[in-house]
Amino acid sequence: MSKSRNPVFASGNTAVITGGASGIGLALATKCAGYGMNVVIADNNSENLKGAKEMISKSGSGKVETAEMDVGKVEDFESLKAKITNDFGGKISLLVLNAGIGLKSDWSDSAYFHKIMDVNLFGVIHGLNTLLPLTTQSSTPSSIVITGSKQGITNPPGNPAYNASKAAVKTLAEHLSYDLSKSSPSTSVHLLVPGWTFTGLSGNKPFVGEGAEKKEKPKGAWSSEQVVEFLEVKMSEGKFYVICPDNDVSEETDKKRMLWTANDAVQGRPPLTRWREEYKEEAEQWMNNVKI
Ligand SMILES: NC(=O)c1ccc[n+]([C@@H]2O[C@H](COP(=O)([O-])OP(=O)(O)OC[C@H]3O[C@@H](n4cnc5c(N)ncnc54)[C@H](O)[C@@H]3O)[C@@H](O)[C@H]2O)c1
Ligand SMILES: *[C@@H]1O[C@H](CO)[C@@H](O)[C@H](O)[C@H]1NC(C)=O
Ligand SMILES: CC(=O)N[C@H]1CO[C@H](CO)[C@@H](O)[C@@H]1O
Repeated sequence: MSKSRNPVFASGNTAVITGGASGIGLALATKCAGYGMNVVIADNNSENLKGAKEMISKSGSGKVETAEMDVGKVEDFESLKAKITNDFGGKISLLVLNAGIGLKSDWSDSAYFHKIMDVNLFGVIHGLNTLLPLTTQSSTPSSIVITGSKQGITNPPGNPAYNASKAAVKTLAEHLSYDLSKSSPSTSVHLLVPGWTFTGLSGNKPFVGEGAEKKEKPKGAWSSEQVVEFLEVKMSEGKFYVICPDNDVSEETDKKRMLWTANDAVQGRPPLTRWREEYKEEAEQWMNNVKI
């Protein structure tokens, strides 16, 4: 069994991970189990939950439990809370609110906005409303990871509901970090911002049947395991913002993109200028020349 220098990833501790049956959540669950942690995987995909439980039980010595639930329903989180209280001593050392969907539609479709907000935003809010006391009650170190997106920071065109949900999640995580720094200083909060990652969202099914074709990871994308490695390093360094690069986009490029976006407001430009024809060239030149 491997050991981490981060006391949260310690044998016997319990991790609760929403969206843990695929992609980034599954990679993190596997890592936690490898450290001997108990892992509770919450997801609404029953087939993947079964596969995840089987696979993760092999990677560690801790307990592995699954909870089939919809993060959009607060009552499902109440049941999860009861399970953790009964089966895991009511203590969470690592709470990961990560479930997310990336559906697309247009301005006329109110149901699309509701669906994305229910999962990506309320999935985080409900998780905090119910499970925060189990995560902050003890004075031993604990961590909360919330999965955002670059789309909630630099706001590219194409999916307003998704971007808005991730911008809201970023704001919530920032407040949580500030509030807990006073009320529960042993709990750290981290905003995980994956870059382009090859996961279920991009057709990488975690448990394909034998003989079924497995999709190749595109060159530019990171694997979920790379994201989780990066997260672990940044958590150990005590960083709140965990902004992952990928094979196409460097950390420096992300910084320049964030600055350019903030400058839309500072300099009185219209929003989303990086993608507007009349600003595209200026944005590109600025990013080629600016020193950060
Ligand atoms: N893949 C990327 O490039 C990328 C980039 C930025 C952010 N993200 C974010 O990373 C997080 C993890 O996504 P992923 O890329 O690993 O995708 P994924 O599809 O592999 O994993 C997401 C998991 O969430 C679960 N889920 C969806 N709706 C749910 C619900 N209502 N209740 C319970 N579980 C539900 C899915 O079943 C799935 O197992 C998401 O929040 C996503 O927005 C991903
Ligand atoms: C999980 O919930 C999401 C969001 O409501 C939905 O799009 C998806 O189809 C659900 N998955 C399953 C397996 O029911
Ligand atoms: C998750 C999601 O919907 N991502 C999309 C957001 O918008 C960008 C830009 O249009 C698309 O490339 C992504 O696929």
